Amino acid sequence: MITTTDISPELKAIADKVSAGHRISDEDCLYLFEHASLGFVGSLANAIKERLHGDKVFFNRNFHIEPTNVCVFSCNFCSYSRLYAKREDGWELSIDQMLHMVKQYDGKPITEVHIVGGVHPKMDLQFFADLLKAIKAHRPDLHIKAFTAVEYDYMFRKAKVSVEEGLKFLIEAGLDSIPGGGAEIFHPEIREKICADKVDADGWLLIHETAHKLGLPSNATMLYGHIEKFEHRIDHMRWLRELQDRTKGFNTFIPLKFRNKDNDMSNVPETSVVEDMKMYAIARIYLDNFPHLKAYWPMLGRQNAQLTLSFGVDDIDGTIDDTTKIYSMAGSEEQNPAMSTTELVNLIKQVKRVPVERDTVYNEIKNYSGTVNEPNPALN
Ligand code: V47
Ligand code: SF4
Repeated sequence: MITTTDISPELKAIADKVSAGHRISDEDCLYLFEHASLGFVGSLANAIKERLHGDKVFFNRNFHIEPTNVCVFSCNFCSYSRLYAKREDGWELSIDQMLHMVKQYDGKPITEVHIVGGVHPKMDLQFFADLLKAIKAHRPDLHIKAFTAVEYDYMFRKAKVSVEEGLKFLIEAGLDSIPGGGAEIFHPEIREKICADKVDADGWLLIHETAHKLGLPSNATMLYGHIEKFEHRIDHMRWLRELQDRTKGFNTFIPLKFRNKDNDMSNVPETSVVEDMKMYAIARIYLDNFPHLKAYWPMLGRQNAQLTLSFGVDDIDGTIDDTTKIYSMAGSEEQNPAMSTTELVNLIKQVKRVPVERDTVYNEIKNYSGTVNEPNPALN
C-alpha cells in the first residue's frame, strides 16, 4: 500500500496499523498532524477510501431551503446571521414561500431538500412540523434532511419537550435525516471563544444519539482552521468516533474549512490548501467507523473539492442549485453555488474516479462509469 523504507518508526507503525485495518490512537493522530507529509497521509487515506468504495465518488441532486438568517445566537465565525434586533438585511420565509421553492422542482429528478438556517425565536416546533408536512404532502418522495442540533436544542427547549419527544413529533411530520451542522469544535476551551451561547458538545451529541436510536441517520461536521489546535480537532473526532461505535447512525463526516470574510474572526487567517488536504486525509484515517467523508464544494471551491478526491474523500455533496448563502457570505469563491449533474460527473471523471449519483442515505441511483465526458468550460 505504501513504501515504508525511508520513514520514521512512528510513521511506519501507523502505516502498519492502517494496512491491517486497525484503529489509530489519538497520539498517532497527533503525530500525523505534526510530522507526516501530505503525501504520506494522502496515500494512507486514499488506500482506505479505495478499500471502502473502490473508485466511486458519490454526489446527489439536492437543493437547500434557508428559512431565515435571523438568529438569536452570535457565533463569532458566522457571516450569515443577522441579530433579531437589527435585521435590515435578514430574511424570514413563510411556509407558502418555502413550499413555492419546493414546487420549482416539480418534474425534476431532485432527491433531497436540505433545510437549515438561523435560530429565529418565532419559528417554533409547530411551525417547522407544519413546513415538513406541507412539503411531504406535495412531494412525498423528497427526502427531507433538516435542522441542525442547534436549531433542535432551541426549538425543543422552547416547546418544553424532551429531545426524544421533539424528534418523534418531527419524524411524524416528515423528517427523514439530520444534517451535521452546529458541531463546530466540541472542546469547551474553543467553543467558549467561538460560539459560547449555543448548544454545547453534550447537547449536540445527545441530539444525534437520540436521533440514531429513533432510526434517523445523521451527518457530523467540524469547523476547523481558526483558533483551535490539532488536539482540539482530535478531541472532536474522538467524541464522534465513540458515538458512532455505539449507534452506527452517522453516514458522513464533513470537515468545514473556516472562511473569514465579514465575520468577527476576520483577523484569523484561513488555512492553506495543503493543510486542508491533510485535514481530509487524517479524518479518513482516524474515523475508521464512518462510512463516508464529504468535501462540501460550495465551501471549498470546486477545484479544491476535486483535489480532495485524492485525499480520502468519496462524496462531494450535490447540485445545490444556488440555494445556500452560508458560504458565499463567508467569502467562498463559489458566489452562486450551482453545478449541473454533467459538471459534477465531469469534475469526478477528470480525476479518474467513477461518478455515482446517490440518494441521501447512499443508495446508488446511477453509476456513470460507462458515460462519455462532456466538455465543461468551468473547469478548463
Ligand atoms: O455549523 C458557518 C458552518 C455550518 C462559517 O450535513 C462556517 O450534509 C466556515 O453544517 N466558515 C452549517 N464554516 C452547514 C453544514 C452543512 C453543510 C453542508 C452539508 C451538510 C450535511 C452540513 O456551516 C455551521 C458552521 O460550522 N459555518 N459559518 C464560516 N465562516
Ligand atoms: Fe446562528 Fe448558526 Fe450563525 Fe451561529 S452559525 S450565529 S447558530 S446562524
